[in-house]
Amino acid sequence: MKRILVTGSVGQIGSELTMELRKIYGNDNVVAGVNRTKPSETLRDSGPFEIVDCTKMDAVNDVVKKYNFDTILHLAAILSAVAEAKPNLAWNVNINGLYNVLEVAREHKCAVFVPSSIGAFGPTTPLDDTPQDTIQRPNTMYGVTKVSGELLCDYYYKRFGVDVRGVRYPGIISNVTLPGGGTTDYAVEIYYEAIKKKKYTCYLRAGTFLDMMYMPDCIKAAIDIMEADPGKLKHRNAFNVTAMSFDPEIIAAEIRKSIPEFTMDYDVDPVRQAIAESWPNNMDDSAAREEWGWDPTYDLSAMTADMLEKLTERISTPDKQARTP
Ligand code: AKB
Repeated sequence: MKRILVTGSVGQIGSELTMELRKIYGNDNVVAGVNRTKPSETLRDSGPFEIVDCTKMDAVNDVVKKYNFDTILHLAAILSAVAEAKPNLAWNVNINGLYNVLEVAREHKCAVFVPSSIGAFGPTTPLDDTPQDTIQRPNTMYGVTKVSGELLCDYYYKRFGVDVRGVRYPGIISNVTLPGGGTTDYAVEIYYEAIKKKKYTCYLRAGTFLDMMYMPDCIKAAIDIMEADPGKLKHRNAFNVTAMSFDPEIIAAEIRKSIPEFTMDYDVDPVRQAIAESWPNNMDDSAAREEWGWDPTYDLSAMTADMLEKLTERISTPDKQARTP
C-alpha cells in the first residue's frame, strides 16, 4: 500500500484506521474520503480529505484519478439496525457503493479492502464455532448486502484479477468514534453509561452471545490482511476474525471489577434482539490465523481496563468527547 483512499473515514472504524494508516504510510499518502459528515479536526488537519459519495461512480472515479491511488479501503457502509429501518438506503450504499468502488478499482488497478460482518450469517448457520465456509442465509437487509458483497468481491478477484481482500468483522468496540446504528453497539454504550451514571439499560437479552473485538485489533486485521503474502491466501475475502465472545452479563461483570456499584437492567428491543439471535455466538477464525497470521491482542479484561481508563479521561475532558459518525 502506497497511495491510499479510505472511504467512510468519519465512521467508527474509518476514523481510527485513517489515522493509523497516516502514521505508517505518511500523512499525504492517505486521503480521508468523507460523505456529508464533517471530519474531526484531527482527521482534517493531519492529511488530505475529499468528499466522495460512493453511490456515484463518477465521484469515485474522479478522486481515484486525481490521486492515482493503488489501494482503496472501502469502509463506507450502513450498519444492521439502520439497514432494517432503511433497506433502500442500505442496498444503495452497501451494494451500489461497493459495485462502484470495485469497478473503479478494476479500471485503475487498485487493491481493495472490503469489510464483511458477522451479519453475513443467519439463523440456519451453525451458531457455535461458526466455520469459515458454511451456510449463509441471513434474514436481514444488512446480511443480504453483506453476503452479496462477499460474492461480488470473490467475482471481481476471479473474473478480473482485482486484488480484493476482506474480513468478517464482529462487533467493534472503541473509545474514539461512536458506532452508528449497529446491533452490537450496546457493548460500547455500556462503558459510557458505567462511567457517567453507574447504570445501564441493555437492549439485548442476557444470554445473547456475540463475537466482539477492540479497535486496535480491528485496525490490525485490516492492515495485516492487505499486507499479507497473496501466495498464502486460500480464501481472499470474508475471513472470520474474532477476539472474544460474551453476553451482556459477562461484560457487566467485567466492568463491575473496576466499578463495583455498576448495575444493569434490561429493556429488550425486539428488532435488534432478533438480529443478534440470527448471528453467531462465536466464530471459528482458524483460516485467518493459518493463512495470514491473525492473532488479536485484546481479550475482554484487557479491553475493559483500557476502555475504562481512556473513556474516563475523555469524558472528563470535554474537547476529547467521542464523536458520532
Ligand atoms: C452491527 O452491529 O451492525 C455491526 C456489525 C457486527 O456488522 N457492528
